Amino acid sequence: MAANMTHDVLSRCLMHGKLRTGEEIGVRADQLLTQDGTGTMVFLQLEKLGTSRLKGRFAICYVDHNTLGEGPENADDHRFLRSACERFRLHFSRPGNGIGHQVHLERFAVPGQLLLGADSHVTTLGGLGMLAIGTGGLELAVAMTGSPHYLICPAVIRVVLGGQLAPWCSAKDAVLHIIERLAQRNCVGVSLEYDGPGVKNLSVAQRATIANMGAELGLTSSLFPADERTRAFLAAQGRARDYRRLAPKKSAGYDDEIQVDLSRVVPMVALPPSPLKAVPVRDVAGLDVQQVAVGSCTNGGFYDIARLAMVVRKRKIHPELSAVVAPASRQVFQALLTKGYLADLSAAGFRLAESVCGFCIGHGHAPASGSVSVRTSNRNFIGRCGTRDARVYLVSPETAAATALTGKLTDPRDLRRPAPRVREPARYPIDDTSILPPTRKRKPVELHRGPNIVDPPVNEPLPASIQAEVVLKVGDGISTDEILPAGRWLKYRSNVQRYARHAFADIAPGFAERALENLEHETFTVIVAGEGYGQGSSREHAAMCVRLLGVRVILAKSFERIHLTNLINHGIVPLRFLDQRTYDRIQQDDYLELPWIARELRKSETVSLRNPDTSVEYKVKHGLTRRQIKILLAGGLGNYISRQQA
Ligand code: MIC
Ligand code: SF4
Repeated sequence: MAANMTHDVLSRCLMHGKLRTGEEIGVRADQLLTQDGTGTMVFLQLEKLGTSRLKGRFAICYVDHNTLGEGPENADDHRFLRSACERFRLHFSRPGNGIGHQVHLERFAVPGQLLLGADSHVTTLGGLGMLAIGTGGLELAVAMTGSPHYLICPAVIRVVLGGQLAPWCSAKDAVLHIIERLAQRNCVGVSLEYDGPGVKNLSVAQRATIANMGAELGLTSSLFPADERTRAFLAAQGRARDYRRLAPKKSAGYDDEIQVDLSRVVPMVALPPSPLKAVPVRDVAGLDVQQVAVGSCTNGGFYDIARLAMVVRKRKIHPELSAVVAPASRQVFQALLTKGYLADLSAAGFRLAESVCGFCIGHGHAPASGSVSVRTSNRNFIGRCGTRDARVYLVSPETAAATALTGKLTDPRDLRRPAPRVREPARYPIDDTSILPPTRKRKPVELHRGPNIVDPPVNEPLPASIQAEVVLKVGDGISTDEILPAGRWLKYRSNVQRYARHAFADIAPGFAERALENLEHETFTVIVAGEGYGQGSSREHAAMCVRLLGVRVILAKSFERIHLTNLINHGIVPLRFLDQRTYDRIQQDDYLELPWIARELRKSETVSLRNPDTSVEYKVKHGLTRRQIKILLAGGLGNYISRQQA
């Protein structure tokens, strides 16, 4: 059996290990990407790793998350990032130039190459045939030094697409349909590869939307072939030379296969509070809506916003509703401007927002308390929009348009009008002046630090035994948005010590204070969780801040991929329940002893726990690789690397 496309790309980049599903491999990526929200930590950690500059690979930092500029912190971060890009020799995409994934799709993604990015939605680039994998910041910094990037070689599911999307149905509906089908399956360690006659019926932008939300399933990657449509897209970007055909071999092997008939896809919505709760719009149509927000790296492209504009053209949005649109990049903004679409949207009553993440991460445009917001973005976890008790519904731009007109969640087919037809420009407006390449400075560049930019904490090695209190017990699907909210605290991304105060602020206020109190009494903190702990964002702060508060162990039924690695890299031991009974028996406020944790990690598959008050003993498993155990014993990846260097 021949390798599938995913394994083909990985095998070309392989530095360590054997390319076998489920085994740990080390790879060298062709391109590296970070953004401002994760990037300040990437560079602070890179500085510690002692690297002088990146050599021979394309690397870029986008400023797209931290852009509101309420106080000097955001602008200080931008100045710091620019100096870091100069020092380590990366490209720098200025604030307002666009959301990284969109700009990368337009200007830099290359079919058949491997990209590593400190953001979970780099998977978007799979729409152009680039294998793109999200990582934590420290891991990206390590990859920047030239060391291999380690990951578990994914199992690959072939998604055979047939048919064509019906009028009013879109790529967002298709991916929500796929999510609905796969939501019950554990997709950690799994990649999707798209194939079949339906692929040619999707544009690169539509493929990118589908690849984008693969991140919500926790997939390692989502990959489309690169074909004539890819070639046309690259030509329209003035990048025809970057085109390489990418197609699976006839005899390619897969771990599983599913069939998706695009013509049967209907308008879909993900209900709060999880993108995995996808249902047809008609199941919940008629719900009163107070806000509509269109944009983000999922649905902020030219096609998406042009379709929105055509639906609302010469009409007005519902008077009781507020609507905002944020084109995903400056290029999209200009293309829409030239064709008059932004004028249509403004005339209809839409607020025009910057080409940044903005509302998608609760950085501006937070909805009213207890209200309903209908958005085209990809995540709707509790508090992510900036309002704890708002309910966010995720839809396509077409459904958002129909909803904006009626004030109620509306299936766009019920507008009873012909669906708009949009043609992508044959040539996009290309202007790379907001992407600054590193200049050839001879002297070393100083990192420009503002007062809110603080060195990350240094961790101690894992003690031989641990005494801890269960300060928090949660259920399934806790996301990194719930662990460390972004929104109005996003500006503390460069200051782990300050940011840590907001750990679990939306779902367990007072967590940080209690954990710190424990530390004063030399007691660590344990968190107990259900399935899929740490889904969503790649932000390593969800590990770093929690570690700083004294969390040394997390017991969960299962962990999401990127967060699991972040925990390990920052010295928190992820342990898994062997059965439901143990999860049920361990309660919040219990004290737990792990008397032989360091020895057991080295020598055994299981770890012992004991409740000193009841004398009840439990066993849990770790499921970690030898390398991961060594990192944990050292107290984290930074310590592990310095030991190796010593
Ligand atoms: C997200 O969509 O959750 C984010 C914000 O882009 C994150 C990165 C971050 O938290 O900085 C992600 O997807 O990794
Ligand atoms: Fe930005 Fe939202 Fe995309 Fe994350 S998902 S990169 S916050 S637009």
